[in-house]
Amino acid sequence: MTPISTLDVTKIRQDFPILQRKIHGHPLVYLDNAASSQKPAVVVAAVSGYFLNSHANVHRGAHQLSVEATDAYESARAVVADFIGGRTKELVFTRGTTESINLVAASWGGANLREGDEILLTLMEHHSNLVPWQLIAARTGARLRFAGLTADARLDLEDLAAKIGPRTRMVAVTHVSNTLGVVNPVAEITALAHEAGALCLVDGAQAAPHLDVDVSEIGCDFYAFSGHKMCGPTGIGALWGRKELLEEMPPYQGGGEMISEVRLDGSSWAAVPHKFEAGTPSVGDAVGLRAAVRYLTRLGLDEIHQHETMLTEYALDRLTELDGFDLFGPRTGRVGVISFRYGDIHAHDLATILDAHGIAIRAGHHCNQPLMNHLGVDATARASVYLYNTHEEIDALVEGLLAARKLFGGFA
Ligand code: 7TS
Repeated sequence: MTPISTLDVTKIRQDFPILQRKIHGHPLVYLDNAASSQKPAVVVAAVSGYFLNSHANVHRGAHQLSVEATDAYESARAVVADFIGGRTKELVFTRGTTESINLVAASWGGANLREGDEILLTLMEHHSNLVPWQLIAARTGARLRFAGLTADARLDLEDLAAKIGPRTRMVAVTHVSNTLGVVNPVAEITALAHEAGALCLVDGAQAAPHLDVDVSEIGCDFYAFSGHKMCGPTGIGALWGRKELLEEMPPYQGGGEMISEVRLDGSSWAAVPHKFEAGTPSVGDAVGLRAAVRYLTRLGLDEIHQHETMLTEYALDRLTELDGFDLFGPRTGRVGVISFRYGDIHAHDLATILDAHGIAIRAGHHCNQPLMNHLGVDATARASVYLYNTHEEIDALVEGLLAARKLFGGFA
């Protein structure tokens, strides 16, 4: 049954000034949320309020502004940790998912991987959850393996289970695919990894903005996500990790903030999470992310998910009726990331034509080149929804596709 949305989307849209914009004379229809979401005014106000009233460097000064900045930064850590069900001391601020995964690959991987060890990934990983592992595999002699997909483009759990063995040290998997929209059973995958004595890292970039994530329910060892996809600023994200693991891991970068004592002949490290936050952090962005998390929490992640599910069902109903529309990925067990082919119009042409109608979608490989090879395409068109999207915007997408088809004089 299609769920009923309880979100007041008309009101929510007023929180996002950019949604009032016209693009090429048309109202903006923003359907590129999997790449980055738009920002509510409260997030922008939180960042500017911080810089206009409370900015100083953190953890350093005894003066009032430094205390205020430190309080704001550390309060942001607590709010963001709580958002995913983690403890404050286990939450490392990073630039985003990419940096979070690089941190684990370089620090944990550098200290623990040996020749012949295996890192198990999947065919649907974003390059951010692939290239860092390639780098550390090349340095350590570890080997990458890949779980495949089923015929309907879900993760093949049997294949994944079969590829976990005594040499597996890490299973790193995306919670939600940024191309296929499928939601992976990360708790089950974590349990499989743990049974074999391996760790599990979950790439939550496409999940944390849309699902009620609880790392203690998942049971994973690391969870990575980005602020800019969940109404927060760019340049801030987080790595949550189990404390005992973070404590054992060597620093990722060296510098100020991450030490307890520095001598000429060596140094000792600050306690986690500070050990992993060398240099002046992005305090304003952390404050913005705190505002974003509070905004999403106030609306309710379950309510947001319900709205998106309803919109996705509507979109798939309408789109799959179109002659020549071909969906990548399954119809069910997915979120509102809709990758498709439309007749013989190349994805890039489609995105350009839709842009002329004010409709923002993405075309390309979505940093999923191995997945594109598996699907036998070089690119897909991708529309992705978020809390502020409406049925009318889905209708506009359908109209835009029909207009593109007309422009191309039908399909071959
Ligand atoms: N992992 C997944 C599953 C992603 O979708 C992305 C970004 C990342 C990692 C990297 O996140 P970042 O914030 O560190 O860049 N995905 C996309 C996308 O699908 N289109 O643009 C960025």
